[in-house]
Amino acid sequence: MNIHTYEKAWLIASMVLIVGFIATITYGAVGPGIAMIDDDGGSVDPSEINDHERFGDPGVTHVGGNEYEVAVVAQAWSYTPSEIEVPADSEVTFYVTSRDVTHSFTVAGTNINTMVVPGEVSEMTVEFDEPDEYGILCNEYCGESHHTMEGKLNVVPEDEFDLTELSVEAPDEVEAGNETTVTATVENGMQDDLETTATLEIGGETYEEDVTVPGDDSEDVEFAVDTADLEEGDHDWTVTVDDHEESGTLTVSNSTDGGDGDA
Ligand SMILES: [Cu+2]
Repeated sequence: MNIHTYEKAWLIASMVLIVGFIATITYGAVGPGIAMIDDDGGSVDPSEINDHERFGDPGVTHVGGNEYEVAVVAQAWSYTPSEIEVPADSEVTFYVTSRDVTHSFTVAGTNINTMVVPGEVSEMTVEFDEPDEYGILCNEYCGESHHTMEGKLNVVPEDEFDLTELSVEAPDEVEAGNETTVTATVENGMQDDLETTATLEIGGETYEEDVTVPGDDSEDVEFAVDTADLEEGDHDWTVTVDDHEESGTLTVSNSTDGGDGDA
């Protein structure tokens, strides 16, 4: 059979197109890491989320090196946590589950886009190279306020990121002539040791203590405050650890007025 040259050319061209289409669709389906939700990430009983090891206290955890884990709970109509902060140049694995109905966890401008099904844990690992800000939204219709369901993902420069938490316990009042203690608790959420300095400023006095907090642990720093250095009345205090600050007021009361603070 004799096929005309032009007809042959068109036949070949249409074959090339068909192969091209199939290749494009195949790449689109498997290339960018698209997968169905399965039980890879495990399952979790939605009624027991609050007691769950990972989802009871959702948020960012340091795994080691530049690896982090982020646990997120979706519910009508919000995400917990609603603001997520991770450092640039990191590898982040998200674990997302739902407390109630089916939602989605979609980070606009990235290929993070997963359905979030109650009972199932959606897991995905993403690398963030540069600092940036992304919006998180739900694109699975989940009820009347579906459109308000949103969150934020901030990728911050590495040197601005830390998982340190500071809390301070200090008395409201101390009698003149007595000593008192201000306790700063420094929590280190990273796996590496944290070497830092805790500073207490009160009544023009500055107390400094160096502290080393082991990875994934916390350490108490105690400042002994002597009222011999403080006049009667209210004294604002500030405890600082790196970029973290807590403040309050300590009243030094006259020991003869029963210590009710209105010296
Ligand atoms: Cu939703």
